[in-house]
Amino acid sequence: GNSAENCPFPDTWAFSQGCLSKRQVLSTIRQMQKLLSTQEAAQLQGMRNLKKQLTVLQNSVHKQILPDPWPSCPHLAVPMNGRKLGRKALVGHEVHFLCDAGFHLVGSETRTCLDNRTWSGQQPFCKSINDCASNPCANGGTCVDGIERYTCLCPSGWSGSNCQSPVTGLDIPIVLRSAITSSHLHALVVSISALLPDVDECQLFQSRWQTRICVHDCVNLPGSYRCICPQGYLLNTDLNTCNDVDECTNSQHNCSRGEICVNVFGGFRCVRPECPKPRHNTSYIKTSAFQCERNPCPMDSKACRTAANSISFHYLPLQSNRTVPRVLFKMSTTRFVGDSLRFAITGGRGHSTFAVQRSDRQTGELILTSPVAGPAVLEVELEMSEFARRVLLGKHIFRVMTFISQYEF
Ligand SMILES: [Ca+2]
Ligand SMILES: [Ca+2]
Repeated sequence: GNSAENCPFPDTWAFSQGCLSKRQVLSTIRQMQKLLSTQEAAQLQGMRNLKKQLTVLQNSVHKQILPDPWPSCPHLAVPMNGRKLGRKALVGHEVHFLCDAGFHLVGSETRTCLDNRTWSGQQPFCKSINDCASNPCANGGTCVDGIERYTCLCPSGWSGSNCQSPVTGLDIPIVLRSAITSSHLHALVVSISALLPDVDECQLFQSRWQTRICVHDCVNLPGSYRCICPQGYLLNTDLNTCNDVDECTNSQHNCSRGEICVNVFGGFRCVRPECPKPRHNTSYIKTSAFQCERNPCPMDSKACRTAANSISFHYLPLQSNRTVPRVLFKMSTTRFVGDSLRFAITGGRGHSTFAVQRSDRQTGELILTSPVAGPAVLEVELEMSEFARRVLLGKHIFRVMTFISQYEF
């Protein structure tokens, strides 16, 4: 209320404090303005301070580490060629590892997230299983390990997943064996070999009986091969088979005087056929190198009548394991005067492998009945008896000695 009527003086304003002059009013206004400015400045400063404090508070709130409600371990990688079971990496959880087929796990199968937020155990990896561990490649093949498989690198001449088969394209001897002679065989194998880098023909063909290129043994040569024969044999001109050396005819034997050289397969034997000693009025005389005849003796003596009229010696060379039955020897007489002949085995070592049979009226045969593996010597004594009206006219003894060689050739 600035009503002038309430104040008795001109140029005066009534206030709650009373009537004030114009000068006093102006002075009061200036003081109030000053006060407001001061308050405004103070408030502004206060606001700025408050803003600053809010910023500091805000920053401190941002920076403050709050306690982790879900403590966990670092991420674990999945192993190559394997799998990881379990996705959670929280403290107390487990993760399991597996490998794909063909691999095995090296390291920890299970890892646990520990309280210190690290994993237990070691990081596993999957290692390929060695498929070559069983040495599956035959014939010198090289094994290359793969995943759940292996590959054999075969040496020349072998094929198949395990190098178990000879190369079929070269398997010619078995196909042609029946159609070609052994001298052709050598030429054929050498000409096949000439088309290829050196082939070990011996390994390729000799190892199996059906495709053998050498009757005895084989030596590989660059671009070729050579058959070799054991001692006592010479390589035949067919370059495949072995021929026995006849030591007796070319004087390569060392038989002493009085001995007879008998050629056998792979060697020779020195024999000394001897007539029986005189006994009970009977005696023998040598009529040839292999034959003894009984001297005349009194026929009223039983010893004389039962003694053989002749004893002959026979030496037979034979290879090992010959097929049976096999006729080894035939006996007959040129001076047959009776009406029947009887043949029998009367002794000798190993005579169970022999049998005797009549082949015609005047001839008997000694037969080998089971195969014999050499080296061996078999002896058998045969008797041929001549009868007339069932009366014994005479006996002839055949002593047969069979020399069986070590080899089948
Ligand atoms: Ca060769
Ligand atoms: Ca010989």
